[in-house]
Amino acid sequence: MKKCLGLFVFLLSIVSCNTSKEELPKTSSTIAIDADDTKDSIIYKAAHVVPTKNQYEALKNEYIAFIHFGPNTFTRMEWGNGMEDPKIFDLKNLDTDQWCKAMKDAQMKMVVITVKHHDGFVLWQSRYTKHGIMSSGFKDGKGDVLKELSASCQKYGLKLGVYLSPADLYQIENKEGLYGNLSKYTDREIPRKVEGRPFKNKTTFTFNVDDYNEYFLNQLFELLTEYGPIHEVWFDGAHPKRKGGQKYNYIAWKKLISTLAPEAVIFGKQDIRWCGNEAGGTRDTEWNIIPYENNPHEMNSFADITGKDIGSREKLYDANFLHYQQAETNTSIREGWFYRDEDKQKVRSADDVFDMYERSVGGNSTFLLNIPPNREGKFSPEDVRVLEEVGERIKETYSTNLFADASGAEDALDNNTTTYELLNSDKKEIIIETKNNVTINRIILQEAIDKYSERVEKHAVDAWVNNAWKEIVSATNIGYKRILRFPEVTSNKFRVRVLESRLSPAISIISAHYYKTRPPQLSITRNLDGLVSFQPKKDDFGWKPHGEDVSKNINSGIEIRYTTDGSTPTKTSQIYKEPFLVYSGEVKALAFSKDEKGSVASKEIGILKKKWKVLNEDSWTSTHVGEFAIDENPTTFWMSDEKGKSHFIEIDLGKEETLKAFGYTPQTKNSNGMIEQGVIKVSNNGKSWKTFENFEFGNLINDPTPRTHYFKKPMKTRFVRIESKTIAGSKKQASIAELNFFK
Ligand code: FUL
Repeated sequence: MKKCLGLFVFLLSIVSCNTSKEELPKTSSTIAIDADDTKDSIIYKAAHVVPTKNQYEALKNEYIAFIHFGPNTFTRMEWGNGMEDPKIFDLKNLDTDQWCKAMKDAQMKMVVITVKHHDGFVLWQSRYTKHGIMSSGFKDGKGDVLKELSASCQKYGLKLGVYLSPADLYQIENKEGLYGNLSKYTDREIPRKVEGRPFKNKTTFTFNVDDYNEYFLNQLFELLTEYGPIHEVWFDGAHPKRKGGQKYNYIAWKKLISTLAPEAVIFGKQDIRWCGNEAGGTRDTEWNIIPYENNPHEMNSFADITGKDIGSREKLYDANFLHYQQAETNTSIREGWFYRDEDKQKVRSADDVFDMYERSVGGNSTFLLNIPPNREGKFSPEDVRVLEEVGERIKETYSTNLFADASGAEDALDNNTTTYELLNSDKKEIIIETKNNVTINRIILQEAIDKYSERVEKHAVDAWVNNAWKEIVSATNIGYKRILRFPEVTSNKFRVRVLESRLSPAISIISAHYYKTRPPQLSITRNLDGLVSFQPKKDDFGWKPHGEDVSKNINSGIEIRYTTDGSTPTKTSQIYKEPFLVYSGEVKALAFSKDEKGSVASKEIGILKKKWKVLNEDSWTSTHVGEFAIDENPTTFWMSDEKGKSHFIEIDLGKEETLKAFGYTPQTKNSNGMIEQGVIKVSNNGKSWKTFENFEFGNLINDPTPRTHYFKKPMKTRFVRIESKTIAGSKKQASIAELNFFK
């Protein structure tokens, strides 16, 4: 540290080299890189980037809820089109108390609701549009979903946030719509006065904006002044459609938000970033100090950050600004963001949700889990059950600290994030001793990021076993929080080693826990010969929930039982020994240990593809031929060329089948070729085709999960043709990773 005095004299206005507890380092949430900065001085600066007070408070929420509710709940679509009749929002009952109780039981701290999704329909009594609940039958047009939710939040002690979609299809599609109407930029007073509906809050603003930005600001004014304190404003970057080169005057929005909701963090802009996927995945190394080309406080638009490495030293060296911007890991408890139905829309298991909780909260991120209310205005029973169970697991695992009586690092063991152990080049490890032996399989580490930034780059934990140190787990960064998961170990002596860091890290929390190991989650696959097999579930992020390779468990005391008739497997169901043939239908499997059972894995298996043939396709690129759409391998795919308005593929199913649905798995190598709208055609001879039904899938680019289209009436045919009409993101090629037809 002494060396830095000479090296970084020029930095003294921003930072101080004195890292004693009495004199804290000078920090900021954004630090500019200067032309003469060296690699070392850039890292020095990075080690002084800290969250703002609001960001830090938001991190402390850890686990928060998302609510997607609106016309889509009633039309069963993922994306609306803005032309929905408000009357379809046929809400008879609304029970926001039930939502809040379930969220509280789940241990969540805040809820963010879609007060306006991309369709433009508003869930509150806005003065500035009629396209919303005021035109629905809900409480004779007098209802206000946000008002009810805000009251329930107060009752249950939850914070409230609002999702207000900048994309607005109603304002795009209707004749008088304001979005992209090419109106002039003039000085406008916000809020605009509306006869008979004065505001209690008398603050006013003048912004130089166009019609749509004025509309947006007026609505923000209502949301931030009439529904109690708002703690997060969520700006979605997704756009089903754009018009008229509409720009967003975010700098004005930000001014209004920081004035009216001073405690709020802003998602999708400088405060909080999207984690980069909608599947609940957190990076193994989730840095929140992010390199920027421009000053994030002066930017109007923010690009999605989706790369694997977003904040390593190498990335920071290219920056013009270093900026604290934390991740939010978002996903839905059900397939899709909106409620569709009870039987066809899968609900994630408690195993799955708890696993994502540990990875995200314990991976320097915030977990934002969506629970879409149903058409009764309630959370469905299965969703509530999962929320409760996850809440129980969080309590059971994390409310008991097995290092509570430990000694060796008082300021990290005191369960108080404001005190910390400051490491340095002489002291790079912390040894902890407990009074008695403890058996643990989880350790929580936290850094005092509010004062010392996120500095640890690599660390490991050892246990004293058989008179020697044995490494039990290692990981990369820590930041706000790292949950380390490992096979259980019993000892009374542990050692935390910092292996690499950006200057001296401050460890504020070390705690130890025990998670009761459950039988593994399972995944179900079927090969081209129709053989179905079960494996411990692996996802893109690797599945080692207990820090060990669970596939070994399959032969060690775990029994898998399954059914093919849709019923839930029991201890007396068929036992799984080897892959078995399934022509089509629903397969369910469960892993049992001696006294526990895992969660149900289920998969609707499409008809066997062994005899299918690709008859024709309009084109293909490179090696992406039609056969790859029917090879039971979602990593290979058919990809058409760019020529022509629509693309097609024709399949011979080998024999006539009566089918209830078709399944589309998009390719995930990049976001090209996702068929948003298309038509299914049938034929008697594989030559002349007639339309059977149109289909539509929304939000494919951000959520490229397999989709199912249920036919209005059974489709009886041997020959099928899938024809694209529109491709997501206005792309020109069509692609299919896997096609399925369900009986
Ligand atoms: C996406 C949207 O398009 C989805 O509908 C959903 O709201 C999700 C949270 O963000 O970008």
